[in-house]
Amino acid sequence: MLEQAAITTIADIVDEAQSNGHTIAKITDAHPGMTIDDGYAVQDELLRRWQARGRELIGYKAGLTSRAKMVQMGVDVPSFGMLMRDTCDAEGGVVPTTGLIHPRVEGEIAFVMKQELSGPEVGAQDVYDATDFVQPAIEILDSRFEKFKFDLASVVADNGSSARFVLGGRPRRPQELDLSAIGIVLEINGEPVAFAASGAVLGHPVEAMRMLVSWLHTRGQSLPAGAVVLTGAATEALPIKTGDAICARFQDMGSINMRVD
Ligand code: 0L1
Ligand code: MG
Repeated sequence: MLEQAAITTIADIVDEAQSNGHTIAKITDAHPGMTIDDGYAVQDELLRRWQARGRELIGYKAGLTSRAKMVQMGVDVPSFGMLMRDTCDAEGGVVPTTGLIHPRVEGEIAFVMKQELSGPEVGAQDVYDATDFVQPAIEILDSRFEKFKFDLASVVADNGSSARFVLGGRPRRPQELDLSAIGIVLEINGEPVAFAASGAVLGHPVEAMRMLVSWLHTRGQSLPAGAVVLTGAATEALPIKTGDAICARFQDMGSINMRVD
């Protein structure tokens, strides 16, 4: 584990790059011994600063949830990141990308919680019982690392490439859907460019929820009522540019439209 002084220095670098929209070297170049837990310690330090500036944590994102991405990164658990209220946009509107470096979009299923959830090993039914509704989401990623090239510890420190996210479509009760087989189509400027089934996320997005709650438990935390969780990309992440019209269609869950500014 790195010393707290190193964690503070890394948080300075990431915070500054995120605020000013420029790339930085992989954190592990300067700190080769950095671990994934160090990456989460950087997230903790970032959260302290953001909250001191009045920003509000409203939930979590799971990343690297497809088998292909996990194999590529040599991991068997997703990465987790924080979702801040001021990075959430309404559907149908214009999503600002000014200040982002090389934004990409991906389609995900979001869970919105009505009850707190905690424990080392919650079951799928526990997740369903604590869920208010599920709904479509588009995540806008923006790695602070050149060409989205990073290792796991570095990307965790960069809050899982989080930039913005859009919630929309039709909120549904998870019990009423087969969440392992929701077809998702992502369109850019009217062209269908990515197709996926929701089972691309760990076989079923509820798995990402179970893993998130276990991970929070190891940190002495729980998933609070009201939290929003992005369960991870079912589609690949596609580059976007100013002026693009994005539509994500989710079978039985409605669509999200947004324009990129
Ligand atoms: O949400 C995600 O799956 C992204 C996790 C971080 C890795 C990336 O930027 O692709
Ligand atoms: Mg994502």
